Amino acid sequence: MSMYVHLVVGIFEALSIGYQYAYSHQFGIYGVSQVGKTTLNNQLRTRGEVPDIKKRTVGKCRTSRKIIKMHGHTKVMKSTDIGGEAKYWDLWLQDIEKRKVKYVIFMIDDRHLTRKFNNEQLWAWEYLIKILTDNNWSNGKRKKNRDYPKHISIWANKYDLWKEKYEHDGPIEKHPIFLPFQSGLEQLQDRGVPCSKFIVSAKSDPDMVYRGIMTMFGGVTL
Ligand SMILES: Nc1nc2c(ncn2[C@@H]2O[C@H](COP(=O)(O)OP(=O)(O)OP(=O)(O)O)[C@@H](O)[C@H]2O)c(=O)[nH]1
Ligand SMILES: [Mg+2]
Repeated sequence: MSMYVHLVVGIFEALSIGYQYAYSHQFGIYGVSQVGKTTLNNQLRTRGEVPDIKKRTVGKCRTSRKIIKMHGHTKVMKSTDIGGEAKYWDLWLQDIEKRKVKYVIFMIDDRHLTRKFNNEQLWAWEYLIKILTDNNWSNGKRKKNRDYPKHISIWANKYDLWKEKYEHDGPIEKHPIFLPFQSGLEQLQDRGVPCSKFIVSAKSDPDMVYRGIMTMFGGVTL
């Protein structure tokens, strides 16, 4: 009897993954150079410690699927690794429009706190907000309600490196690392897009990463 139960459960799981595979969720992972986008893409493919990435991403890599399993839930997502240097930001727009990206992760690290005049992450964020809140696609066609993303999340990466550096008491989403990005988040929320903030160590803490992805599916608003 239990063999049949196992067989049925196995078939059901395989069908469910097959369905998810066919209708995988489109994720866009953006952020300036060296924040950890390639590391995150690798973490999502091969759960565990990710080796140090030595090379900057040039242009855009192939889109690939990632199977995310946590607490008995399985989701299949698709993402593309794109370089974070300013010359590649146009490719973020192309990626969003081509794949109709529904979940957006904007990765940051603490460079704007360590170097006060380093505004590159803020410029990249403003550029992304403009794309996402624009009423029209780049070809001039008006967006429909369903064309806006379902969830946007700011991921403050490399927590292992900066967790002891800044004094902060209270909820993590109020951490000063997120402060300059707040008004952009409010613009998105005004459009009805759920937003969230996470801290992660994409290189070394898969649980943080996988919890972040699953929470985005849940549509938690912060
Ligand atoms: N300590 C630590 N280092 C990290 C973490 N995530 C990424 N790194 C390191 O940060 C550096 C940059 O990571 P990448 O993944 O190449 O960054 P990227 O955003 O893809 O950079 P571009 O391809 O230039 O856009 C690499 O040396 C990574 O090993 C992390 O969570 N902790
Ligand atoms: Mg990269």
